[in-house]
Amino acid sequence: MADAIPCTWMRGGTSKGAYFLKSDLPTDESARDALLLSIMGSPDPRQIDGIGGADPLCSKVAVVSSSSRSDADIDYLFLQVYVDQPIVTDAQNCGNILAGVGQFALENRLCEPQSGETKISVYMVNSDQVAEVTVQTPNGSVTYDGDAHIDGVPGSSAAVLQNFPQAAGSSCGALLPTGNAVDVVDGVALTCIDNGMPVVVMRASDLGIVGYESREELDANTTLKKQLESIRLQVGPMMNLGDVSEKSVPKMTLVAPPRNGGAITTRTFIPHRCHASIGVLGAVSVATACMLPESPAAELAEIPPGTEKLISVEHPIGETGVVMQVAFSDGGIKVHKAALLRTARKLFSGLAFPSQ
Ligand code: NQM
Repeated sequence: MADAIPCTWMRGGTSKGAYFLKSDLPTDESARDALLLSIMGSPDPRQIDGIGGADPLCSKVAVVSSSSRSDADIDYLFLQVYVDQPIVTDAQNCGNILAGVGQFALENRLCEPQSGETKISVYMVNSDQVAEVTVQTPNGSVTYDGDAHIDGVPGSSAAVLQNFPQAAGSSCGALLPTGNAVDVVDGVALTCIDNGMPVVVMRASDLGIVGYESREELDANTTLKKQLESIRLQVGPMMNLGDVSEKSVPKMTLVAPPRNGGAITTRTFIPHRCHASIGVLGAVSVATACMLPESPAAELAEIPPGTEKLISVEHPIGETGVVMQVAFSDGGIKVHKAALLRTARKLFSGLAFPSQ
């Protein structure tokens, strides 16, 4: 049997994943990826021989280390382990898995807890950007218990506050990587945007759905999935992402008018399965698209007044609120603040046993 690896299994936001110290993993990337595929049980639709949850939202990995940067306390590399293909990709960030990184770092003594709450600057290796994460540390100890609730997770847990002051162009190099607020591909008007996550935002009605369908119904809609994949493969190079056939970005978000008092309703493909809710940075990107007057999202969105806005992004199991501050100048939009509430919980800590 190959060597067992220390591993912590955590819920981060509405996702689950394996958290590792970088120092516990092979330095060679192909050896690391082979190890992670084995630990998660991929490729296999059921991940039966591993710890992965047979869903892209539960087949995620965080690699954490202390940072040598002056503007960060820790480094966080996110890896998406495909469920049914032998692919491990670092082409995207993940704000949900980020929700557990602060507690993991504190428990592994990569940074020092303060009394009350602890603010941690996290260098997101995937996008070369820094996020601020604030975790609850009463009496200088990590706690997972608290009163904060997020849709998609039963009960309540300790609040994790996330702020992304510099998320624009995370993977594509620019907020609007095609240079336009609206493009047309296969006859569909869309906004290609990257405010932390590369996302293609389209009106649901332009793809022949209403936009309020369930995840299961949309996952069964093979015609829709073919249309989305055709668009996705064409916009990949337009978004500076190159050939995206083996990448988990861009995400494909279909929008419709809000139904529950929010700003917009979403159904997001990540990119081949429908998301149970919406990703954190995915929500930030969609919220930003809603504020671009020319975007197909803007005409459907109900944006609250004021300079600091709470944009409630509705999704199949509730909503994700994003607090945003933007400024318009020279015909462009500049994002000054994008902040969210998340929670996380440590589920298991021990050794993971890869196969030979
Ligand atoms: O957009 C799923 C998730 C995500 C990503 C995905 C995420 C984010 O919900 O920041 O959190 O889009 O693949 O974990």
